[in-house]
Amino acid sequence: MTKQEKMQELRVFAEQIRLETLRIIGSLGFGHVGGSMSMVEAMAVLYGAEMKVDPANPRWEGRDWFVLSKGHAGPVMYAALGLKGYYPVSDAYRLNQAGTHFPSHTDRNLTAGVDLTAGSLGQGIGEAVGAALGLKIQGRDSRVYVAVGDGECDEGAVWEAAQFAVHYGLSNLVCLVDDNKRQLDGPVEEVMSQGQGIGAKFSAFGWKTLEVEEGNDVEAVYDALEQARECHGAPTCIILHTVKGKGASFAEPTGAHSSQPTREEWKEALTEAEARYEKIRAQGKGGGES
Ligand SMILES: Cc1ncc(C[n+]2csc(CCOP(=O)(O)OP(=O)(O)O)c2C)c(N)n1
Repeated sequence: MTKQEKMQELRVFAEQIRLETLRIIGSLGFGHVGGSMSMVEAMAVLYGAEMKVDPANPRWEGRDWFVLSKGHAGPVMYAALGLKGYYPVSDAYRLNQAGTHFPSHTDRNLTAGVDLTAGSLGQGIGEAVGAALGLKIQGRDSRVYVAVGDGECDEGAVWEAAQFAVHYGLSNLVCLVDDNKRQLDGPVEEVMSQGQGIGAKFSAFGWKTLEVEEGNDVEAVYDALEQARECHGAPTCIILHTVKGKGASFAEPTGAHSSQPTREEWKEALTEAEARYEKIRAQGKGGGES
């Protein structure tokens, strides 16, 4: 398969993840649409190309690990895992309901494919660092990926973990920062200014840091992850400049953190997502507009 064909496949996967994420949150009627939508392309590249996993054996010892430290974006992970084959994706249409295997925040004891539990911001990156160190001690070639939010980087625990990862030379660790410029209470810069930027901070701690200006473009994410594989002796941080609510008509214009749209707004957003998915699929078959 050529790189161009692979990118087309990933673009289709991304739009399918976006559509299913909306369906999953729509099954409850409200939830973290904003921070799920901004993560779509990262999830598509991780599960569609980058990571070594076995959906038939989620706890396979040779796998790569993924920790969604911004655990409130659980739905986008459930969509990716379902489409990857860990379970029928429609199983996740019971988001946060009684007895569900799909809580709004990720839980390793409930959902196949969730490696570590998260939801308390700042904790997941520490878990990922621990997993990376454990795998390194075991002499495995598995890699660990962790996604943190830009607002989450206000948590001091993130920087403790960052320091630790450098001290132990965890080059098997990649931290993806979903830099969508907004957190729960509004713009990150207003809630807690980031000074010279989150990337500058990771660099100061000794991480190799890459900035991806188009964090919602699969090829840009793919290329950055390729580059991360060239980094030896230190962990890599990839700052993904993304759009909160990307592709959800009721959330993208405001960058809302949590949304409870009307029935009509859901319908409109789902119709748009279905159309985008069909269009990109048709392009792959040579039948779409250029
Ligand atoms: C320790 C902790 N404090 C507060 C919260 C509540 N909370 C959930 S999401 C969120 C905002 C996170 O912003 P960001 O990391 O930028 O996430 P994104 O915008 O990508 O969704 C907050 C404050 C939490 N989950 N954990």
